[in-house]
Amino acid sequence: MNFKQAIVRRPGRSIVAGLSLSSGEPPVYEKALEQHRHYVAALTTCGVTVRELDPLEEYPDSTFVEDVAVLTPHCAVMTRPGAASRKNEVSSMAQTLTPIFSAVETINPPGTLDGGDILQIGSHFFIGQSQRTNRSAAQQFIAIVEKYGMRGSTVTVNDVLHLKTGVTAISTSTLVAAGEFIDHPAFHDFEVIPVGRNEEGAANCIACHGQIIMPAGFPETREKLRPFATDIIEVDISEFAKIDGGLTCLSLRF
Ligand code: CIR
Repeated sequence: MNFKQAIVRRPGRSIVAGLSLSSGEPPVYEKALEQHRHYVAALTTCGVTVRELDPLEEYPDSTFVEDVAVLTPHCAVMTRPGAASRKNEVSSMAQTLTPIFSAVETINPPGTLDGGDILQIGSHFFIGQSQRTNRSAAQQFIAIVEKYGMRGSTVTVNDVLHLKTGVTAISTSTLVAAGEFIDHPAFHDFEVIPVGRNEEGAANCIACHGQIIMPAGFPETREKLRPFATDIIEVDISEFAKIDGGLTCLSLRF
């Protein structure tokens, strides 16, 4: 929660062809770019140094940098995204991370894993087993983090794209959760702030130095989160939400 740096990638014009679970309108590129600027500004306001990478036009979903790596205090883990069109996003991010991290680990076939399925709380990693992240990758990931004295466990994801679509941590003891994760046994040791059915998009938040960055347009959840933050910063990410992206997906934080 007290990360100092973030890596983001500006969306390219190809974002209009990003993967989506629904068949609604595609994102509007200019609007996505503007929303991305506001996202970077929100992180900067929280005291985070943001490094912006150039768009990768050949990969429409490459603005969702969270999915291609998991950054831990001891190593970076390069993932193997579950969607075929996203697999080659990894090498470009590996070039960025290799000079920064002394240890860089990899997820190997037949494992597939999207960083959106990794919820890190202290030295524990909850790993969503989802449409994108399989059992082999979860086992590989647990073996990697255990090498560094950290731990991992799996959580089945049924109703949403990624684990963090439906649950994020705003402190080491408090989660914001929607739908299937509100009463989930995996999270019984935590205080869970439930997000109403009409505000499920609000479960994906970023806590940072006492402040909470949340998606705009969820007034009930905003009120519930108010006691947990010195300030709440709302960022409109409607264009990214059209292709199933949330706030956390848009950065790698460390
Ligand atoms: C995808 O389907 O891969 C992208 N359109 C959205 C990825 C969202 N990433 C995330 O939740 N970590």
